[in-house]
Order: sequence, then C-alpha cells, then structure tokens
Amino acid sequence: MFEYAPAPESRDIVDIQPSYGLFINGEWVEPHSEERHPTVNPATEEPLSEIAWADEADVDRAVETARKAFVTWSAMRGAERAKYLFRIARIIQERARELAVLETLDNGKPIRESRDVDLPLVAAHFFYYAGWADKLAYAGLGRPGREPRPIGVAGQVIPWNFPLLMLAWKVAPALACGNTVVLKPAETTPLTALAFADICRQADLPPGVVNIVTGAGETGAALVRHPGVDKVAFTGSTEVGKLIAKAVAGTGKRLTLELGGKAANIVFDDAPIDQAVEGIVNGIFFNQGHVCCAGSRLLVQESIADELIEALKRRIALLRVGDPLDKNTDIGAINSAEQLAKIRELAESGEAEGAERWSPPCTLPDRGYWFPPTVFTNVAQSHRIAREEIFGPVLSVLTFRTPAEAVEKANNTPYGLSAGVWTEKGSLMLWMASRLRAGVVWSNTYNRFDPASPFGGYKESGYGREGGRHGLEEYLAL
Ligand code: TXE
Repeated sequence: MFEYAPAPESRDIVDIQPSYGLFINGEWVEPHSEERHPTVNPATEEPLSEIAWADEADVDRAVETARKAFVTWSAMRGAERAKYLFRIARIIQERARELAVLETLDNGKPIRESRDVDLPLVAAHFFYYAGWADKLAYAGLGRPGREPRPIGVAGQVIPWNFPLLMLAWKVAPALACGNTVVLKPAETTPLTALAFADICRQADLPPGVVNIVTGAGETGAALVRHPGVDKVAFTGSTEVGKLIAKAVAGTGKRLTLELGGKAANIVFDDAPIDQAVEGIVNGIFFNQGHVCCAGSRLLVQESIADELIEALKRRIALLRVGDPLDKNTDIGAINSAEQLAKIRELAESGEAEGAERWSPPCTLPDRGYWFPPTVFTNVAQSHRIAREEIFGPVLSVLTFRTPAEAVEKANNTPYGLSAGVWTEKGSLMLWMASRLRAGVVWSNTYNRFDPASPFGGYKESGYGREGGRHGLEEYLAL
C-alpha cells in the first residue's frame, strides 16, 4: 500500500573509524588487553567498527584520571562550567544529523525517531542542566546557608535503547554539579558515546572530566566496584540492577537505578478512541518497544474493548517496518540477536499459555533482526506476557470493568515506572494518578519527555530520579 522513500538518509555523512580506543584524559588510548569486538548494524548484520574492551586496569586508569580532574572541575565557578555545557549542547545541535544517522546505524531505530526525538532531547538536556550550573548556590537546594557540593567521580553504566540520550541524562547533571565522569556505554551501541568523546574535545572540555570506557558487563562491574567511584548511576535490566545494588551496598557510594517496566496504558470508555489509538501505538511501538516505560499492557474498559481493538489493528496495519534509514519507516530493527531471541521466546509463551496472537501482514527484510508489530488478546494476568518485560513491539491486552479494577490490575506487577490514563473526566484522572504505583503517569498522552521533568520508578523499576531538579540532587552532597 505504501511507497517506500527511494532515497534513504545518506550514511555518507557519518565518519565511522575502523576501530576505536578508550577515551581517557581527553585522549584516545589503546585498551590494556588490546581486545576488541565488532559493533554491528542490526538492520544488516554488517559490522560497523571494532570496539575496545576495557578491563580492570583501564577502568582504574579512567577513574584515577577522573579523580584528578575533579579537583579543578569541582572548584571551577558554576558559570564557567555552564559555558562548557552550553558549548556541548550547541555542538550536538550542529552535528545532529550526523549523530542521528550514527545512532540509527548502531541501534536500528528509525531515523525519524533519532532525528526528531532522540537528538532534540539530547541537546535539550545539556541546555537544561547548563542553565542550572551557575544557580546551585542560591536555588534553595539542601540546607540553608550551606552550598551544595558535588559528590566526586560518577561511574555511569547505560543501556542500548537510547544510547546518546541515556548518556545525556547521566553526563549533563553530573557535570553541571561539578562531578567528573567515567561512562560505560552498552556493548551493542557504543558509537554515539564515542562521537560524544570527540564533541568533548571539540568543546575544549578539560581532559579527564569525561572518560568513556567501552566493553561488556565485566567492564561495567569493574567500574561499579572501583573504590575511586563515589556515585553510581545505572540504567538497564532489573537483574543487573540488583547485582549493582549488592556490589555498592556498604561502600557509602551513592546509587541511582533506572530499571525495567511493565507499564499499563489504561483506556476508559469515554476516551476519544482515535487519540487513544495513537497513544497506544506510540506507547508500545516507539523505538521497537525497546523502552523501559513502554505501554506494554493495554488495559481497556470492557464496554469499548472490541471497538478499540478493531481500530487499533487497523492503525497497526499501516505501520511500516523496515530500513531504519528510510524516513518513512515506523518500526526499525531489533537491536541484537539476543534481544530478538528473548522477544520470540516470550511471544511463543503467550501462544502456549492460551493468548491470541495477531500481527498485520508484513514482509520483513531477509537480513538483520526483525520482529513484526504484535498484539495479544485474551491475555490473563498470570501469563508471562502480562508479567515480564518483553522490551519489543508486543502489546498484551487485558480488560477491566471499574476504575478500582483498573488500578488493581495496573499495580499488579513488580515494576512501577510509568502508566498512561485515557479519559475526559478530570476527577477520574486524578483519582487514578493518585493510586497508580508508577513514577510517571501520563494523562491522555504517552512517552512525553522533558528535561525539566523527573523520571524514575517505584518497586523493581529502581530508585532515584533523572531529569529536573530532582535529577540534579542525585549528583549533589546537600
Ligand atoms: O541489559 P543489561 P541487556 C531490560 C530489557 C532487556 C533486558 C536485557 O528487558 O531485554 O534488560 O538487556 C551493563 N555490572 N532492559 O542484557 O545487561 C551492560 O554492559 C555492571 C531495560 O542489554 O542490564 C550495559 O551497558 N554493568 C532497560 C548495561 O549494563 C553491567 C534498558 C545494560 O545491560 C553488568 C536495557 C554488571 N554485572 C535493558 N552486566 C531500561 N531500563 O531501559 C551488564 N552490564
């Protein structure tokens, strides 16, 4: 039905090196072990570059460097630090097209999303926290008469679903407060973090203030347990989050964890159906569903369930799955073979447990990692697809009759990151929002982000907040 755009966004505008070192003390250095692994374009399975694997000795070097840099960076006037952050923000804007293409190549997300969502939010985050850097002393943070101080070296471990945006969420507030950083990107999506290292040089950021160590889980674990790290910030799986909480326990390190989710998107019978359908589609298919706050459980009021599901399927049938560099693509590639296997396994469990599986007819490319948009109906709360985070384009539909039942079902999960509520009744909206055990509740919208707004979870979705003034406080000794 659709014409695919003949001229995909050109990949010529990115300059990918055949291999990368580690970024320590403002320089590219060889990893101690000289070990490297490819990072792959998930849409084609072609290697993009060779990435250094940092070991304990490399992490040690990066942390020591960050400790030295902390002495001058933390003593610098906030207004001076702000200048660097503003400069970084502007360079990100100037290089936005290139960074968007790089993100799409390494991650598999549609270029329309990396260009129109990720990159603008990345720049906005740096602008927002640049604005805070010279206001820390008199903004009423902490105890009266005491100037808040930075914590020290922040060890930051980030996932692959929003590689540059997660970097921005972590690096911008850390630097604004006067901390220095050692950051480990995810092993499948290191390229934009490495481009960010180049941006730090371009912005003349003093050496050692930001250090980037690439590698797998062992690199992250070495960073988290390093005694020279004062604050750990992690976004990733609940499983690894628990390991990190154990590793940090008793060390005195500050910790924030942003983990998994199984959010309910709740639609009442008075909601405008078309608007709700758009919100449901955005809630679960944005970024292939690789979103911690994805609206992966649709809770729909029984009286409108048939009508809504019908409208939803008509809308989903129009989504275009394919080449992430094509500007018309709605759903790109799954980030890795491992993630694809996980999604497949959970979808199969849905069928085996008796739920009804539906996907529109769609032709998937021969190479690369792909999964069609999928809806499960007849889902019971006990099914794995209603309980476990799938982290893919798979929606589980459940129904409810009363608001109390909607709250009970929405909260019936070990997670508590986000929720969506669709109703025209303001009083019902407020009633729901006050009862949902979720860090973020969107009303008549979904997946809306703003750097000024705090984000974070309840229960097994983690603790601490990122974004806004709350996110700033996580990087300050108040
Ligand atoms: O996550 P990991 P994975 C969920 C999602 C997904 C599942 C597995 O359900 O299917 O997790 O994804 C680093 N010490 N989320 O395996 O392993 C790792 O190198 C320190 C939700 O990719 O948690 C990477 O940089 N670090 C989520 C980062 O942790 C360790 C986003 C995340 O990887 C480590 C991603 C260790 N022991 C996945 N082991 C969200 N909240 O958005 C691994 N890492």
